[in-house]
Amino acid sequence: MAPHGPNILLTGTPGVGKSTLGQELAERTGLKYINIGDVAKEGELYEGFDDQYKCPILNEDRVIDELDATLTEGGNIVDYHGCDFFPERWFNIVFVLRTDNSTLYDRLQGRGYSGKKLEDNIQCEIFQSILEEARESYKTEIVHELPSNTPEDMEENLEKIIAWIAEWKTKQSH
Ligand code: DAT
Repeated sequence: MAPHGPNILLTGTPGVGKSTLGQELAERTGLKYINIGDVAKEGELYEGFDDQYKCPILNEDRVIDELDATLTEGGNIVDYHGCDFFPERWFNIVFVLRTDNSTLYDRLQGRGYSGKKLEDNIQCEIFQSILEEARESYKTEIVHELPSNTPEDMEENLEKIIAWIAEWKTKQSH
């Protein structure tokens, strides 16, 4: 019996709603919410600076070292816009959030994205890059797409994930 619960990865293009869903899910389930961007910032887990996107480059090995004990324990919700560098063993299930292009465009513009950064992120969603990355990095049967366009989608996603957690816990205790 794993007392801490499953580890859940929420991934997808920036702006699809990972952190909103992840924080709400943590509140409702008691699982721990971990935002990789915040962890990197707090520990300064970077290796250089990306001039094109004007953002620091994640030091993936240091992020893994920082979180490995916590993830090995279980009971975590991890939020990041990429998924190919995490150890596969970390996650029991992977959700890839998806948002329609025009909705995502408005959200990212609202967040202050413009120019190449905005276009590249929209293209990332059109090409379903993160979904493919997830399918290449994890067993396809644990990778699930979730629509994330409306508050109703959000509520449905929460209910679906909470039901999955309950089922997972039942299986662990047998
Ligand atoms: P991410 O963490 O994937 O970058 P976010 O959680 O910050 O995304 O959400 C981006 C914005 O979109 C934020 O203003 C909340 C809003 N949003 C997220 N999911 C939504 C949904 N299902 N319906 C409506 N708005 C949503």
